Amino acid sequence: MPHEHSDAAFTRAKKIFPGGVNSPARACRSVGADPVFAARGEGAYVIDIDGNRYLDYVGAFGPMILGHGRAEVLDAMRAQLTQGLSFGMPTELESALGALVVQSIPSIERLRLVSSGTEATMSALRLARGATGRSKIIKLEGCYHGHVDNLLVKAGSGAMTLGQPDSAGVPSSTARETLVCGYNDLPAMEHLFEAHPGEIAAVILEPVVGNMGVVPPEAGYLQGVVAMCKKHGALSIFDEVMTGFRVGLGGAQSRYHVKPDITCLGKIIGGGMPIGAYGASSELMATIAPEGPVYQAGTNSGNPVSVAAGIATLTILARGDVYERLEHLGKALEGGLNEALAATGVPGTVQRVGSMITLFFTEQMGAPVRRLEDVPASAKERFGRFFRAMRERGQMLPPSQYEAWFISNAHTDDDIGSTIVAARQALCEI
Ligand code: KE4
Repeated sequence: MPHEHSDAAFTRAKKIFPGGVNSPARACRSVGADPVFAARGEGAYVIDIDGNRYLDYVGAFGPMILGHGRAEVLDAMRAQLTQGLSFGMPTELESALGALVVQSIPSIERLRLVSSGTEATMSALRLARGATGRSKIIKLEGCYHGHVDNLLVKAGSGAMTLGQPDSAGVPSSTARETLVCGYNDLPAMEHLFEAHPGEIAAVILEPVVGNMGVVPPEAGYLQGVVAMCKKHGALSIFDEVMTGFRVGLGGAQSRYHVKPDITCLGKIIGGGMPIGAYGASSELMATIAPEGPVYQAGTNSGNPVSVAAGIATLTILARGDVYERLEHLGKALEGGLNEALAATGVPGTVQRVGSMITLFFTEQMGAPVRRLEDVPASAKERFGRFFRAMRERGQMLPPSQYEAWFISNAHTDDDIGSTIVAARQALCEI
């Protein structure tokens, strides 16, 4: 595929932005490629500035569950544009979106809208610390919650020790407040609570991990985390920025019948526009200013155009047939990828929850990925070759082994079939 225009655009962008991008996830460094520049989206497809057309499994890393250019979403935004973009005053639109969230997400009685998932998780941490008077947080290796200082932390040597910064600029004094242990490992979490009695304000986790690639919770894990938090006087925070309205109308917490204390949302609830949210019981949310002592604010919080796009999106999702269709498409893709692995003899593991799916380049066929250490070091390079072979075949995957692929409601059975054919060829090639 020709990339001249993208290459020139990338050269120019690098003079303006670090890495030529406004988010490192788009830079394609981990897959040994240069990014292509998007020109426009059409349903399940994106077209780059060289005119190449790709079936899109990035979907803006989750928001585009209805595909690009869904008419009802654009119409809702157009209607709002003529009324005003932003006021610094409350609007009834915000209450309409908030009501849709409250009626869908079991743990949320009241919420606050913000402008990104990072703002949502950052605020949820402050809420938990304000409500409990404690300062330590437990996060899980491989979970990503946005670029919050407290959460850019990786496990110290041995997953039981105090966190170490995972980014320059995060002071060790901050990282020390974050404890890290492995996902799907309740005993490891229990150890942390026992080692720090009365100090831990909250556990934050992705109830289905999308940022390791797709890693589902093992049976009873989420219930175990919530119970452990209750036992130790800590709060459980489900980061459903990715899974909220993705793995079902009620998010992962409804799919797995478990209720956290606090839930973070983003991505889909903005329909492709900037948004985030965090919510909890009505009582817990009374801790938030101006009702309570935990301060949190934002110029663009509840932005009317973002909210209009979110309302249109959630209204369509609430009709229910979308999730059935996404499950059908996800099942077909999962089966086809497994057949391609078997037919080509390339070892790998496919893991899926609803319309979130990842092909892991494990070293034994079907070896389960339960936590970060289950992804072999060799996977990064092998996924990189697969990514490049697929992109050349018009299949746009998220540019990292550690991301989820997203199927949209605009994908068709034929689209899924084209991906399976391309995957088989790409696996042979690599
Ligand atoms: P944002 O601040 O990027 O809106 O949300 C942060 C965030 C929080 N929680 C979860 C579970 C998330 O997945 C994210 C952001 N996801 C990444 C991709 N896995 C966004 C892509 C990017 O950083 O450009």
